[in-house]
Amino acid sequence: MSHPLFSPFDAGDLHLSNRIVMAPLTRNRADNDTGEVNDLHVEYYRQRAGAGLIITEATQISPEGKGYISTPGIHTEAQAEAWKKVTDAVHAEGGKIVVQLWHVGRISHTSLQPNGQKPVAPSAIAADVKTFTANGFEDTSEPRALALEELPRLIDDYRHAAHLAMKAGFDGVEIHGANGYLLDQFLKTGSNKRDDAFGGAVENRARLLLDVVEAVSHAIGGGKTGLRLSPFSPANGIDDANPMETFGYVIPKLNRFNLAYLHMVEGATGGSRELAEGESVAKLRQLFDGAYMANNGYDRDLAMETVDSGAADLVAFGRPFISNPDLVKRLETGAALNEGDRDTFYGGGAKGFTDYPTLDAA
Ligand code: 8OZ
Repeated sequence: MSHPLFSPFDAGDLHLSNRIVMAPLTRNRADNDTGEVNDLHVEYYRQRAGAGLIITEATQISPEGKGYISTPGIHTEAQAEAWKKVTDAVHAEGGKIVVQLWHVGRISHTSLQPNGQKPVAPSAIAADVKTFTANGFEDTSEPRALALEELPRLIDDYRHAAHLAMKAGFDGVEIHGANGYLLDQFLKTGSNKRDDAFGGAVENRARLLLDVVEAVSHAIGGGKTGLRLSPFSPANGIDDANPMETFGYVIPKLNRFNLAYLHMVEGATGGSRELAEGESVAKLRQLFDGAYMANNGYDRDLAMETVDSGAADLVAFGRPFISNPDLVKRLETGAALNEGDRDTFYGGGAKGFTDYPTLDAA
C-alpha cells in the first residue's frame, strides 16, 4: 500500500492529490521590464504538476515590492494574463497551483525600484545583505520608513494582487510572511523600530501581517489563502529578540481566518534545522488549528516519518523540485534524484529550468 504521503489531502478549499508540495523557488526568468512570465514558465510548472500543490516563485504585488532582477509580478492585467497560461497548463495536468504574494520591503536596490526611489521598510535600517541586480550582486539600498498613512495603500496592494490571482486562475495564494521580507521585517524586533501602532510591542509588530491576512482572506476566502512564516530563520539579515513570544502571539491570531494552511520554514531557510535552546517548531505548530505544511531540508524518510507521526499534514520540497520535475513519482518509488545545477538556479533560459529529465525520459 502506498504511504500516506502519497494520499489526497484537503487544505481549506485546496483538494490535493498528495501531501507533497513544490516550495516557492525564485528563478529570475520573467521579463525584467514587464514582470510577465513566458512560455518557459508554462512548461516548467506544467512539468511539475504532479506535486499535490505548486507554490509559485515569489511574485511581487507592486512595483515597489520588487527586490531582484527578473522576478515576476501579479499587479498588472498583463501579468495575470501571462500567469493564466501557467495555471491552465497545471490544471490540464490535474495539478493545483497558488501564487506566492511577495513584497520584499528593504531587500531591494534603488535600481529595481520605480523612479530609482528608496525601498520601503518599517524603519530606515539597511539590511546587511546583497541582492542581484542588472550589475550582479549588490548591497541592498538603505530603505525609507513607511509612513503610517501609507499602510492602507500597502494592504490594498495585497488585496489587488489577490484579486488578480483569481483572474489568473490560481487555486489560491500564499502570503509570503517569511525570510526577512516586508511582513517579517515588521514582525521582528531587529528591523522594526517604529513607535506607532505598527511597532514596539508584539501586538503592534504583528498588526500589518494580520491586516494583510484579513484583507486577502476576505477578498478571496480564507480557504484559498495560505501563509508562510520563518520564525527562527536569519534569512536576509533579520532577527527577533524572542521568536517563541512573537510567533506564540501571531499564530493563534491566525485561527479566526480559517486559512488553507500554515507553511513554516523550520530553522534557517535552506540551511540548518537546528534551533536554539527553548525554541520549538512543535510548540508553535500546536497553536495553529488548520493544516500545517512543513518545510526545510526534508528528504523522503523525514517526510514520511513527519506525516506518519501527524507532525505535519503537508511537506514542501524546494531544491529537489528544481532538478526533478517528477519528484512525487521518484519519492513514491524510491528512485534516485537528479542533482541540481546551482549555476542555473537564478536567471538564464531553458537550461537548468525546463530541461531536467523525468524517469520516463531517462
Ligand atoms: C532566493 C533568492 C531570491 C529570493 C525567499 C524569495 O528566500 C526568496 C528568495 C530566495 O523567500
